[in-house]
Amino acid sequence: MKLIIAVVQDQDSNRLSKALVDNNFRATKLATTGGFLKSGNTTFMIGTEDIRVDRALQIIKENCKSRDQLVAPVSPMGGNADSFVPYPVEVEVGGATVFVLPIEQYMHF
Ligand code: 2BA
Ligand code: 2BA
Repeated sequence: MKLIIAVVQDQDSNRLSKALVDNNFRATKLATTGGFLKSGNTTFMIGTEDIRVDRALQIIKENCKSRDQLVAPVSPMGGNADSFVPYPVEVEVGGATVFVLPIEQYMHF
């Protein structure tokens, strides 16, 4: 068994959820926040058999688009001066950031 952890953009999460269910994958969705943009994203935890990992990765790839996002300058007033960016910066947010971890034990009580 492997645990796939995939951080995806909120805009893609419903489509990905549906595609996973349609392909008989079990998953859990968590509402998460990107450390850099400090905006919401969605993290999927997908526990699956080793032989189905490639299919799951393919589904993730097919359903998540990369997009350019503008990081607006934010006044340090009331915020954290350390992270102050004085001009807008465009960053490419990837379709998905994926980690595949071995599962030592998988239990279902
Ligand atoms: P849900 O995905 O909302 O699933 C709720 C229940 O619906 C499941 O209970 C199961 O009985 C059924 N179900 C889910 N996906 C199915 C599918 N593809 N085909 C047939 N029946 C399906 P549980 O198995 O006790 O799971 C409870 C919750 O635990 C799940 O909520 C999900 O959030 C998480 N989960 C279970 N297996 C997982 C896995 N392999 N990877 C990640 N999360 C898992
Ligand atoms: P955020 O941390 O909000 O990052 C959004 C995008 O900003 C990143 O897209 C990247 O293009 C850019 N970025 C992030 N950190 C940067 C830095 N220190 N310097 C310059 N640009 C930076 P992605 O790389 O596609 O990442 C999308 C989201 O995936 C991230 O949201 C984060 O939540 C997660 N992620 C990415 N790499 C990760 C890692 N190694 N560990 C855990 N989570 C990760």
